[in-house]
Amino acid sequence: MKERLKIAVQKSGRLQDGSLSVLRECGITIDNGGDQLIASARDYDADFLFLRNSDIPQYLEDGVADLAILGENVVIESGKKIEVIHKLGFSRCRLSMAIPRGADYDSPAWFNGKRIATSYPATLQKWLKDQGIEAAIHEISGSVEIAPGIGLADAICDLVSSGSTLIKNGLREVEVLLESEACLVKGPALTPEKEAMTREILFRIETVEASRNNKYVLLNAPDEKLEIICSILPGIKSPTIMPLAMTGWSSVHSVISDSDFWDVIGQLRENGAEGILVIPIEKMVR
Ligand code: PRT
Repeated sequence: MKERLKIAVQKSGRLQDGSLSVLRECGITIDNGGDQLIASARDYDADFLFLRNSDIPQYLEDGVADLAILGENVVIESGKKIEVIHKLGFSRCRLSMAIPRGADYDSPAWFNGKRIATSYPATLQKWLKDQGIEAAIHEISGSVEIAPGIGLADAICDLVSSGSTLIKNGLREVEVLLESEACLVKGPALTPEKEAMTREILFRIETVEASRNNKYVLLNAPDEKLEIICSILPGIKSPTIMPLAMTGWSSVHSVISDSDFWDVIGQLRENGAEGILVIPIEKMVR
């Protein structure tokens, strides 16, 4: 009998929508969101476990779940034997030190002898040790940013994305301990069959990302400009060139990456390309 992959996803919170949407784009779907604790995928040999983010590393290490989508910050803080196998590019944030806005700050030595509130004691402890700083860590599970205002701590170590929570609470960010984003994570002891299923999911994720990050381009060019235009548009292997009905002109088809899209379009126009069409790619298998 075929094994079923167990994929842990956050039960509710910032990561849930993004996680379900990545899996959906890879053809792994469930009928309803995280209303249940466990749900079977409709079109893949997998079950979804809906769990609290902070519990997932333990379930992965124990083999209750095989794969999960988690913030890198949680993976690092957990210290569990679990492996980040792919960064997914959403839920980006950073774990930072923040202090009252009016305090003078010149270096991490400022934190010597201070009380620091955080939900990330292990990551903070390591950073303090690396910096040679002695400070008292107050572990709290939520609303860390209010700790200095109510006299519980002198500073905080917390996640920041837009920075508006810090501003609202009269704090300013002074050090970044780590940058984080959602990741695909696997447990330490997958069977060969589950390793193969994991490789298949990774392949699907990379295919979806490649299509999202690239565009299909069609243009017309005078034949004498084809060499230069092909050098601007290398494509996956090389561009396709087809003659137009009008003599002396050809149609060139290729793929360009989103990151240098405007630069490439500018160069194409300067070199005589006309009638440039840019089309989104549904799926791209390299
Ligand atoms: O309850 P559970 O165990 O499932 O987890 P949780 O309470 O940690 O979940 P959740 O949904 O709050 O966060 C899930 C993951 O989202 C985190 O582990 C991060 O990887 C990621 N993430 C991305 C964030 C943020 N951005 C974020 N801004 N997690 C929390 N925040 C909080 C931060 O703690 C602070 O209170 O948002 C506030 C700051 O936001 P800005 O935009 O004002 O800077």
